[in-house]
Amino acid sequence: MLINRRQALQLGLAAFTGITATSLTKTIHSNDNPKRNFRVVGQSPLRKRAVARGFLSGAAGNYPTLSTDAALRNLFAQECSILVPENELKWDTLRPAIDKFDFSKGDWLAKFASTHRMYFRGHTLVWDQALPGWFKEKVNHQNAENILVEHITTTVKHYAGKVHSWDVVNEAIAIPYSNRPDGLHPGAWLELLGDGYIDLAFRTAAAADPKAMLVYNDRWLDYDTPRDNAQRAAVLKLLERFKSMGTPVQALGIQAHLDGSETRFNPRKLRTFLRDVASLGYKILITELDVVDKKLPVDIARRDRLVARAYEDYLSVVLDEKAVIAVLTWGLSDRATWHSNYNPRPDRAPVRPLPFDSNLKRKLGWNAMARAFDKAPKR
Ligand code: 9MR
Repeated sequence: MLINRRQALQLGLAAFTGITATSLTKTIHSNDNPKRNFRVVGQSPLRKRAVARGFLSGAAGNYPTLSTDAALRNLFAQECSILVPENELKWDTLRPAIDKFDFSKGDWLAKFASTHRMYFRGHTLVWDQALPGWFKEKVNHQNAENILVEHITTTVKHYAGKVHSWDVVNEAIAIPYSNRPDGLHPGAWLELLGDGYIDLAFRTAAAADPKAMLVYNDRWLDYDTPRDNAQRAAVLKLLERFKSMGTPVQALGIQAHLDGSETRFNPRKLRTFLRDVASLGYKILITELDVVDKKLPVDIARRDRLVARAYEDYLSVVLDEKAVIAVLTWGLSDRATWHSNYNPRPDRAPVRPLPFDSNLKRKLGWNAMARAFDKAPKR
């Protein structure tokens, strides 16, 4: 990456400037820089900027908001070249009963995507959360494998030819909750099927749609914290294991739920991780980007600046890696974001984690994304 020290400092990329870890922490702590420049050239939407650099830009959208909100729909059409259903392809939505599939909301979103020339992502076939109420009672050691294979086959075939990529397995590694050397999350699938469930899921998905890109998606890969460092190491090992076992996985999905108040951001470590993943032959997608503002000052100008800083610092490092082929935020506007329920602010002020505000106006975070996109090396 050809940047000089001053540019690196503006980006917060202290690792490129020879600044030590301790001073990095201090720098970023006191780093609400009111003078930081988030200027953007031109008005074109993220979708166009990304395409110009050879990657896709998009967001998660959900049926309740998109089906009822025309202005939000227009914004998605303008800004996104790829759409992912936030919840509609999860087990608890798709499978009202063990013997019943309901694709209606997913189909609505797939049609919305194709009408506006957006690629469509699938999320997610295997996850320990978002399981239906009947799951615990009806799924056991005897029938688990059949039910998993049936679920993946039916769902992936239903969308075959319409899907850019599938998050086949989501959040299989959870360092804080695991007492295994491989860091696997002690959830339902591991308990029912042992660690072979991951390989089985990918092989089943590949057989059902040989053309879709199959993605392993995970979280906590972003910061220089003991948890994230261990998570990156465990994910890398898993990706190596896929290679040695011939498991059909083509890409890593990095969720990137960032924290605007986290100071332990280490561009060098993140960059190295991305290079290591790419060297194994994987593509990379940023699948769920947003910035939690829970602990940031309530003042909107300061808050938005700190959120924007997180977006630009992160994306500048990530997009330097040419294996990164897509960036999706988890939602597009503060009008509809999971953080309102999951990470409310203690002062009850509305949260502002996304690039558009609740009136669908561009925020500094949008500028930050546009700047990082424009600077990205062309794929
Ligand atoms: O944003 C999603 C929220 O609306 C759902 O209630 C929740 C449970 O299904 O999932 C949220 O999305 C998660 C995603 O599927 C996987 N990574 C973490 C996301 C935020 O929790």
